[in-house]
Amino acid sequence: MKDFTILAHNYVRPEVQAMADFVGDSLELAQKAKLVTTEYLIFAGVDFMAEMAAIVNPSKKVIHPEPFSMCAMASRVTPEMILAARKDYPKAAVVTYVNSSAAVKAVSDIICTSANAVKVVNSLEEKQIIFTPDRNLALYVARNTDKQVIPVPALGCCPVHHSLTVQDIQDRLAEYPGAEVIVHPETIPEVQDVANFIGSTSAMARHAKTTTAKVIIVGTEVGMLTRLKKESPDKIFVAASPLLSCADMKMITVEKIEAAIRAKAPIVQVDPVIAEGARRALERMLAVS
Ligand code: CIZ
Ligand code: SF4
Repeated sequence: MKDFTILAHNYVRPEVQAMADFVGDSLELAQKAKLVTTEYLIFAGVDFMAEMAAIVNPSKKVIHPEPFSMCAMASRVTPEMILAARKDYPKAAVVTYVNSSAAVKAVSDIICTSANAVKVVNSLEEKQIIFTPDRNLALYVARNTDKQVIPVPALGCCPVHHSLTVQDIQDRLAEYPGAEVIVHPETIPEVQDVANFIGSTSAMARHAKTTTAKVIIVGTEVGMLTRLKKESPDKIFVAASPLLSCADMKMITVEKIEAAIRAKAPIVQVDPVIAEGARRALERMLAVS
């Protein structure tokens, strides 16, 4: 009997998505990870996601087939930066996007995803919010709340989503006149301004099933097109830019997964104290959702 379950993120290579037991965004994958019953869980995604799986299901061994697959946005923030921001804004709550290390989550008050960021921020008593690590998601939240949102670090971003320009969108619209534009809140505000729909990848997947648009320009990592095409085969999906490819996600290959299954390694280790702190902040989010 199979003693492993493969969970894959929406952004990994199509052939990796095809071999997975489940494909989803980081929240969907964390929820699935909790329910895994096999001894091993193979995580096809970047480091912080594998770490989250290990945190939510400590009874299982989580294998990350390529430990160098690290989220460039998550790597830019450290617990020290958050502790310094807390000194600068002693009355603020710290809301941390799920794209962050367990060590950063552990010094946060609450976690959020791109799907629930506004709801999480509005659920807090504090009027000031330190938001880490994505300034674009922070700005999106700021536009949808009365609270003061302070991005930490000031210039934190996902290099993939941040690279998308309004010109890219205009170029695609010139090729596909009348197409609908859907973008992730990790894109810059100017891009969000020209979109018909802004949402997380799971929200995009739901939206694509119900919209009347036939052609959809997709402003998120290109791996998402695999899932969208599979779930909504009647629609045409166009990448907003060919540059929207996350090199770290693409480091996860079929060969590395097969080698990791044979070796039953490398297993993700999280310091128990950090894991406990991160779990507390995560559970606070789940109580809000
Ligand atoms: O940009 C990412 O890595 C996203 C959107 C991850 C996720 O699934 O939340
Ligand atoms: Fe990180 Fe951006 Fe890659 Fe997502 S797409 S894993 S946020 S670098």
